[in-house]
Amino acid sequence: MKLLVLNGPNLNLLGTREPGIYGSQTFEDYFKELKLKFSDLTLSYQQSNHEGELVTALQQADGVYDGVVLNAAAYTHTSVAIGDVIKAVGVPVVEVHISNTFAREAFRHNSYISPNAKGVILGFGLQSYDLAIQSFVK
Ligand code: CA2
Repeated sequence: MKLLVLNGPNLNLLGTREPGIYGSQTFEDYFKELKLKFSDLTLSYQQSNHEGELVTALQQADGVYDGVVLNAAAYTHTSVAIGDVIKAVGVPVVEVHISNTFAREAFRHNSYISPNAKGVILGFGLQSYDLAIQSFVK
């Protein structure tokens, strides 16, 4: 099974700032752990700070990957374009968040991703990604 882990803006800063909310591990280090744990899967990782690049990555994932684990970060709460492409493509997308967005500011309670996602996992720190990958493994 081939899965794409796709991260949005500022998640390249993980492990360097705001450890109280987002932890102290870089995503690259965590991704190495995921690859070891799920060594029977083919896991790929992309990150972009640009909305259009995330849209393109989701278009290109269709027909190539069996699923996408998507943390669209702040674009979760603003991007009609990302919501639309998830609806348009066939590849199933599981939305993840490190923090519990419902325990934070009201503007983080809306998601343009959730209505078109296969499911949503949030609030478990980096473990949210692990749980999302597990959700694809029957
Ligand atoms: O909890 C999540 O995973 C979020 O998607 C993270 C986004 C935030 O806008 C969403 O509401 C919830 C922010 C990502 C920023 O990541 C940083 C990491 C380290 C330092 C600063 C920002």
